[in-house]
Amino acid sequence: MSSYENILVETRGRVAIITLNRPKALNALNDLTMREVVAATAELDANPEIGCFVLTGSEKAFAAGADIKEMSEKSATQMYTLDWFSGWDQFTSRRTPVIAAVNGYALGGGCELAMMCDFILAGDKAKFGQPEINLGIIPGMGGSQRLTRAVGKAKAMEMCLTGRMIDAEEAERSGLVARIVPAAELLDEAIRTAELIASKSKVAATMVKEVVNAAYETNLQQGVLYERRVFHSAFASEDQKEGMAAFVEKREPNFQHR
Ligand code: CO8
Repeated sequence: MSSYENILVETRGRVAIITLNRPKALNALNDLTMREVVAATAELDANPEIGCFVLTGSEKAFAAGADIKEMSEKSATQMYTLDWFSGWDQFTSRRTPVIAAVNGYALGGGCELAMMCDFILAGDKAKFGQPEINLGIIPGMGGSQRLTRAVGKAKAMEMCLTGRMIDAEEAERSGLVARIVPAAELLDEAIRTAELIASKSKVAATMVKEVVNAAYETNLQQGVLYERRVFHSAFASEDQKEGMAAFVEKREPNFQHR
């Protein structure tokens, strides 16, 4: 695994832990951090021995947004020609499941990055917000779209218009996070959850990710049909044979992830 400046990457068995590590800037997401997360996850995604990622930050901040200092002097033309931050699209196309383990602030691009993951586990002191309006801008890494799908129009509109932060309780109540865990236990719990996911068939886990994500992009009829077709194709995998044989034989399955 390559070495990086703004992130730490560790593998534990079938789980990869990617930690945003710019403590002096509360993990603000600059261009280099994006490129490092994109590169590290590309390498890990291609590794069949890895079954789940955990993306996390520090106790104080998952990420306090895109790097305001780096962006502040950019012109619209520079943003456009560089297609600023479009690299994050590559992160969202990873096929390995990704859990965001969020302690502390997940603001602006930080909240948007957490929402790009497959689900969020929140520490009980986590805070989520889209405060871009305070800077005279708007969310630009998908926040207006993913937040609206996650929490509905009323709360997304209120959060983006006022910049109000919500705490972990409100985030769970609104459907933004899957579960709240005491802050000190968050990373261990995220890793345990990732180990559980990684112990399943990676073929089936990849399919789950694909069909649940399709629910965002298709109508119900097309989505149900798509799910059925992918379900049918699951029967082409060795893991389907093994999983069902193990059930019938009353033993634990031994998935080979193919
Ligand atoms: N960018 C750059 N530096 C940051 C950021 C940031 N987003 N957030 C914090 N920092 C830096 C601070 O400048 C400070 O540095 P220094 O010590 O050199 O002054 C250091 O981190 C510590 O921060 P604070 O002293 O402010 O810490 P506090 O505990 O007092 O406050 C807060 C914590 C409330 C999180 C506060 O830092 C804050 O409000 N941060 C900014 C939050 C914000 O506005 N985020 C949205 C940014 S815009 C964005 O994300 C747009 C995404 C879309 C981009 C799409 C491009 C196409």
